[in-house]
Amino acid sequence: MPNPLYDALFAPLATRDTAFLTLPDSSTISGAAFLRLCQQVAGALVAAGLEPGDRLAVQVEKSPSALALYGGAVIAGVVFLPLNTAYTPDEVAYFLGDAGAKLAICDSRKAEALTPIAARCGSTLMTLDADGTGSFADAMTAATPRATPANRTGRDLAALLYTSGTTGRSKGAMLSQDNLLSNAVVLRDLWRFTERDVLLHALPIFHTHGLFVATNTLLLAGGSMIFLPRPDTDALIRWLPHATSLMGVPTFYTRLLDDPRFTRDLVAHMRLFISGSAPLLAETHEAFEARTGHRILERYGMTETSMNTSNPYDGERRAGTVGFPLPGVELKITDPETGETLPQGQIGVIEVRGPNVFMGYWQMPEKTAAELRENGFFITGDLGQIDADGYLTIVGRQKDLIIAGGYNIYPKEIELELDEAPGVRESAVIGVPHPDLGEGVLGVIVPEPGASPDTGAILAALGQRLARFKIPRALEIVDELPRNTMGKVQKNALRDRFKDRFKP
Ligand code: MCA
Ligand code: AMP
Repeated sequence: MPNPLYDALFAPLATRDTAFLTLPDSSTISGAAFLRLCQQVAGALVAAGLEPGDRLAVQVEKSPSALALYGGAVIAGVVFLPLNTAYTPDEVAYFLGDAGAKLAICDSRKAEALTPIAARCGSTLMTLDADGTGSFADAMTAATPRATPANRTGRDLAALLYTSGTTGRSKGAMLSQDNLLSNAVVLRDLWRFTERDVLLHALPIFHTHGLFVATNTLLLAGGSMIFLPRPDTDALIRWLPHATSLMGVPTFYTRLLDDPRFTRDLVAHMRLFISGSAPLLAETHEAFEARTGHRILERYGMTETSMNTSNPYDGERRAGTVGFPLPGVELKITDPETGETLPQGQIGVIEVRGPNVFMGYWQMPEKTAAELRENGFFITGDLGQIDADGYLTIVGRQKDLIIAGGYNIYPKEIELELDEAPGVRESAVIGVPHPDLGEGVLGVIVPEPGASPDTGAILAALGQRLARFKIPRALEIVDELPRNTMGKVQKNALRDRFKDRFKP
């Protein structure tokens, strides 16, 4: 039965007895063994009563079994919904409820907190730990492996990935099999991935970057991955000599450059370094080339669209730009007010259309209509400019968004919490330059008259509710927030005032 994503990415593993994954202890998992793991997952999903189109929510540490959950979901035709391991139970509750997840799989140490939440959302809860144990692992052993993939078309949903929203509520981006597969085909060809490639994989696997850009592309190319649980610089340096390529967020590259062991000799054999998810500073690009002789290839994408643009493989990889639209992707710069296409060279909103563009937000027709035009163009909310040679530069964001270490953080979500804190009249959350993460989250609060808010207690309370990466690295107390004549908080003025807050 057809299942395009399975047929292209997973079926070829059946005859592969060479390594697909190399683990930190140097052990390997062959392609065929990984496929068997995926088939066991699929068997357990079917045994748990999941049918094609049902949602599987997953919040587990990175491991081969965790990756096999994705493969098993594809085989079973189940919609894969990966969640950041940093999310608190409160945050997970929203995703389970909104997606109507039939099954949720979490690490055993989170099971106690998630049990009542899953029950409330009508989801069955099972566990899977990074060492491959847990109630779902037991179910995998007990079930009959499912080798025949569920019948799916390219238009069927493969994944539901949540992105935060400027108004606080996260939106589930519906990604079809075709969305994922078309992007993998383009990236394999453009970046020249082949079966000889060994990708050093140190990204999390709950986002597009580590899950689809990295894994799908390598699966399609027939390559292998050194699969590290964390982006630890020591481990990167230990494993780089065994890799041909690395995909990372800019923090990977700045951390490597800070380490004297990261030398030209260490990476002389490497074929490709790719960066994305957050802006790579031109100075990092240049320092990297000076140190290693390699020019990092920067690309640009989003959860809703997977990858949109890339610097060229052969031509000039231009620092500070994200290159050209990918083959099959149309890109235009429009006027934010009128939606009209702007002349080349002008700054406007980046809009994209192509087989990579998602099918809309899960059960949010209004939000879908506001961002995905009827003619198929998706309004990214990023501001860009195309130079005379066709290179796109991202010059800013229309959306109020902070990107720290490649994670998106929506200030509104944190402001809503801060505004409720004792002694706080109002707040503004901004991103300011951070030497390690690119941007660091800074909270600015105005106290109630006569109050002296306890910033330590406020941050501790926030930590109970929001993932740690969203928690401001510091809180500043001010008498009032700068506002324009319309009464809108001028975040630019705040960003300027506190721009050196995280300077070393
Ligand atoms: C960890 N912390 C962070 C972040 N990561 N704080 C802000 N932003 C972050 N990104 C906090 C932890 O909560 C902890 O706080 C402290 O920093 C140290 O955490 P640790 O786990 O040691 O950090 P790390 O393992 O060194 O990770 C930093 C990292 C990581 C390498 C930047 O966040 C990372 O791998 N980022 C990649 C994210 C990614 O894949 N993004 C793609 C999404 P405390 O000390 O208080 O406990 S975007 C996407 O998919 C689109 C489509 C695209 O274009 O790619
Ligand atoms: P996400 O919602 O996590 O998929 O994040 C997508 C956002 O990350 C985009 O809308 C951009 O703002 C940003 N982004 C991704 N790649 C780059 C890049 N190379 N340079 C600048 N911003 C990027």
